[in-house]
Amino acid sequence: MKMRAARMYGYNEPWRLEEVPVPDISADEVLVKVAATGMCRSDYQLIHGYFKMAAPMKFPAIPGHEIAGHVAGVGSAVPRSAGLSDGDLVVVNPGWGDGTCRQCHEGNEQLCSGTGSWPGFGPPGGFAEYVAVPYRHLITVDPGDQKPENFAPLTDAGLTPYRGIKKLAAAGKLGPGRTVVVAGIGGLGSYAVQYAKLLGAGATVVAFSRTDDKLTVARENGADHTVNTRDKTAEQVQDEIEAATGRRTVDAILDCAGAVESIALDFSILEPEGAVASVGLMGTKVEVPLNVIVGTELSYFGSFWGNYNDLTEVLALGAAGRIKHTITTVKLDDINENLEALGRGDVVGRQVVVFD
Ligand code: FEH
Ligand code: ZN
Repeated sequence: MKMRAARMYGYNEPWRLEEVPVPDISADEVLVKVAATGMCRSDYQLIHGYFKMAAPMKFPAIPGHEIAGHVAGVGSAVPRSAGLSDGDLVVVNPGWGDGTCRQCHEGNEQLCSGTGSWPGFGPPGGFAEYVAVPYRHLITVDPGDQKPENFAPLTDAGLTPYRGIKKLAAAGKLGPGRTVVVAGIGGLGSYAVQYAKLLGAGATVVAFSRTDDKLTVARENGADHTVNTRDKTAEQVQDEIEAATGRRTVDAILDCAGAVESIALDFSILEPEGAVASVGLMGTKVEVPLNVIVGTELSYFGSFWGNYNDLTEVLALGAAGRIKHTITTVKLDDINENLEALGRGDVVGRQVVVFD
């Protein structure tokens, strides 16, 4: 049997839309008929070689790492306890650890320091009508009244900021009288402001973006205040924060952009003992004055994607209708145009490829 797929043949080349064989599954795999796959800025960066070192690709490759679909075949060795049957709605948990290292044993398979991988960054991903997935990495979803396209982005855009906000909460940086900033309101940030409200224990939530349309989404999703940071100095940004909150500093920042400038801005507006959690990956380095970090005891958390348990929490919120989505559904045929739009930063919310 054949399927449609978007395949990458090399860096800096458009993806090719092709008819390729539906994958055979091995005994411990499940065949998933893909219903929806989210488009991430990482997909655009993948084309341009940003992940060449971390995840070298063998071509042709099928990208796509935010996958939801229906079970279409179950391998002979998949245990009954996995609870996977034909037709079930499933999402793909993207951290495919090898199960042997300390990170995997702690449950953080997305950080596997052995031979782990992520679908769409090596193993074939979801920009295809079918994908083969080791059964351990599937989670069944009771959809409630939600469509598959509302679950696909929860596996990264909805998961990554959730873990980041949890880190800030666990570090004691949120709560009443405190201010938390979500910097960058793209696919991740539009979910992040919601988690800042849900898990912030009363913290005031401020969204930063360089685009007014994205700040509108942030307000619709619960941000108390917004600041358009385009062409503004840290002082000017602080003037706006002071007008909104009565203080010139903030206590916690979830940086969903990850540009050198946004992280530098973050560190210049933090209260002593404040913290930044970085989830965005636009730049390649962090430039912060050391005396500020040491002298005011700031904390910096890297936070990467999310683990199985983080994802089950996000899916439960999603299935209960407690997460708002800003989604545009698109066709696989238009994937190259939509990748370009992602690269330009023109996309508000998440684009999700849907399959019939
Ligand atoms: C995936 C793989 C490598 C780097 C970044 C990503 C993100 O899309 C996950 O948040
Ligand atoms: Zn991603």
